[in-house]
Amino acid sequence: MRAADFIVESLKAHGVKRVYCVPGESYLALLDALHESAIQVVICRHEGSAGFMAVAEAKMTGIPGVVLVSRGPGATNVAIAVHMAEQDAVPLIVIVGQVGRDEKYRFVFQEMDYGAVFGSFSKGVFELSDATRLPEMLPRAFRLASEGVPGPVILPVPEDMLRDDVPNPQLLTYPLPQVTTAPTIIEQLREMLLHAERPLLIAGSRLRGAKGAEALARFAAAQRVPVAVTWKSQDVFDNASELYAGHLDMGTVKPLREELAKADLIIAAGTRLGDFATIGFTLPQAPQPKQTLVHIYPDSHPIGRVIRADIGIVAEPSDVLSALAQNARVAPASRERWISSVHAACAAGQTYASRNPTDGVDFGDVTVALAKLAPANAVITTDAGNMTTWAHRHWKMTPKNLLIGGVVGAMGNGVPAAVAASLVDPSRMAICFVGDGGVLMNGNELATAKAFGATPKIVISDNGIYGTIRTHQERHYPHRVSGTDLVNPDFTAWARLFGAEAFTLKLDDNIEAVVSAFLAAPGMAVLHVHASAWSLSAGGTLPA
Ligand SMILES: Cc1ncc(C[n+]2csc(CCOP(=O)(O)OP(=O)(O)O)c2C)c(N)n1
Repeated sequence: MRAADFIVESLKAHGVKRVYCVPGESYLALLDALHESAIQVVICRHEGSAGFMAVAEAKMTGIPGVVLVSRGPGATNVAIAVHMAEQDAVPLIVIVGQVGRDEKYRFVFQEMDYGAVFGSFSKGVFELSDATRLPEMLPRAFRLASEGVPGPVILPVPEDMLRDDVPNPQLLTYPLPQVTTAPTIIEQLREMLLHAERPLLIAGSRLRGAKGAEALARFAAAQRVPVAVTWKSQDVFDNASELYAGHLDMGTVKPLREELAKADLIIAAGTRLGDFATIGFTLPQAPQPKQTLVHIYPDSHPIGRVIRADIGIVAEPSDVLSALAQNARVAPASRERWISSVHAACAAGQTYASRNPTDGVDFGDVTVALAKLAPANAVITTDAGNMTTWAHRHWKMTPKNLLIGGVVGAMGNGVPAAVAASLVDPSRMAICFVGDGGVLMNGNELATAKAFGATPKIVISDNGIYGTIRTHQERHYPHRVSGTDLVNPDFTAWARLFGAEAFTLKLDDNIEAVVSAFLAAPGMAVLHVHASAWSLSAGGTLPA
């Protein structure tokens, strides 16, 4: 079998339904092999977007996302998504064209050393220079991307190798190693929970999906434990529950932070306990927490790496939580007081009041209207920026939703992620939050949406500034605006040029009426919000 055909067959065997690409002359044989394949080839307008789409697909399905890019410039363009896959712990396979083996090391057109380029922010770089070893190397790449802390694996393919013969085209997949927990540890945790007065569960992205979210909900209800969710993992637990203890990020409000810090037992499940998830390594505190810490993750590397755990458990957190949901014993009476004080602190932070700005629409009002009117199973994608802060505080998400953000904080993710979400599951509405900065980074993927029949709903906060950076700037260098002002095109007209139905929201318009019409649009739609810059973020106004 031709190597290119074998690669396509192997992708199919690993459950890949779609690949995202910008074509390159360096992997024409692979495009040829995809010609009559059942795998959909989504042709994108920038490799960064193609990578973001593949990451979004992996977040939705749990199967590694696949992106195909050309050598040199194509490879450097996709780097932003490789970095995202690493920081967000998402399995990603990047197939990169490589110069022919006969020309290697001559510094020829677009030649690069991909091991050196991607070595520091990927799980592995396997240059597939020998077609006879493809049956071994492709399953290894999928295994490496998925096992432990998932992440990106880079596969450079020399263009001449793609035309070689695979003499023994055995299609294999690797089973992932099982990680299980000894029953004695479960019993020990049950005892700890029974005696804890103020336990707190910190739930991370590993609990995303039906299995994890159900185990978490059953655990919290049976053991009567409040659940805080990590940065961008708001969809793993019902935000309206009396047991919801808020979203942990740098903007978590002080009264809630102070309340959560009173916990006497923290169980961190499915999170790597990074800086945002721990509010800057304060909860639990690095290097030595003030509480007893139990850390559960299916890989030992994040456990105790920065924050010392009393008990580290290498296991699938959903399995441990399911086990703990059974035979739960009645919690101490003081537990209910803890639940209500955490709930009160969390609910206070979720209360929304419009600031009634005069320089544009309060983007908080728009977010609250979207949360009220959107379908209960909406997929929500976020770009990086202040415009997401209202959704984190005031959109009461549930596990019926799916939040595709990026803990890496990469601008440009929102639009491509919404396009991919709409392609992966057209029955669900994909709503994207993006600023006037981020939308012109990768918003051109509306052309891809149009071409492939995706119907994302894009909400643009047009406040004329790189708002997040202005926030930091005003704090550190007040009244010295430098590098953060924007002059924008008319986004309503821009959206229409891509074939989107466009809606405009200006000061004094009826927000709910316009949001309803926007959500009711049958196809791809853009809501252009002339947003207030004064109402800078959910955290405060620009002068404040
Ligand atoms: C690719 C990339 N470049 C730069 C940054 C730094 N950065 C973070 S937020 C931000 C401003 C975002 O502005 P905008 O999209 O207008 O959203 P706003 O914060 O105003 O809501 C910038 C420049 C980043 N996170 N990612």
